[in-house]
Amino acid sequence: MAKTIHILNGPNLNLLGKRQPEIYGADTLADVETRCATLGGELGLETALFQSNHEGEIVDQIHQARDRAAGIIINAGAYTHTSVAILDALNTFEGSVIEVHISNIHAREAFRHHSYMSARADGVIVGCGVEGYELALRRLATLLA
Ligand code: CA2
Repeated sequence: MAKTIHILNGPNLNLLGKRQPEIYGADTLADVETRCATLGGELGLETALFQSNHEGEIVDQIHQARDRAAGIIINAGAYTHTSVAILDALNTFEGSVIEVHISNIHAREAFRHHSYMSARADGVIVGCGVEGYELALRRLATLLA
């Protein structure tokens, strides 16, 4: 049976492709979902993409991943820089975790330079646009092989 990867997205990422294309590009979250599903098929991985603007819902989705997923790709949006709750939830997940940021958070404002997620992540991909999600999927395929 194919291993499942949960792709978790935080606040405002529902607006991907609809605002600020100079920072986040022209692809929508639905495009990301399609691209990951296609690549996942090639890699023998099933993908399920979620997005929420609410911190507790992201925590709930990580708890669900504990039973259902072999790996997590997480772009927690602005919660990346603030959320001990999401870090604590990730620390309860026993599979592999890759953190993704579409923009290069290190080339932006100082408050974006620190990530609570990185303390748990097995890998971090930043500044590669939405292609970062596909790079993360490839890395998970390697880690889970
Ligand atoms: O670069 C990333 O992927 C971020 O996680 C995106 C977050 C930001 O707070 C992080 O510092 C870096 C913001 C997501 C907002 O997404 C939008 C997408 C399109 C239009 C408006 C917002």
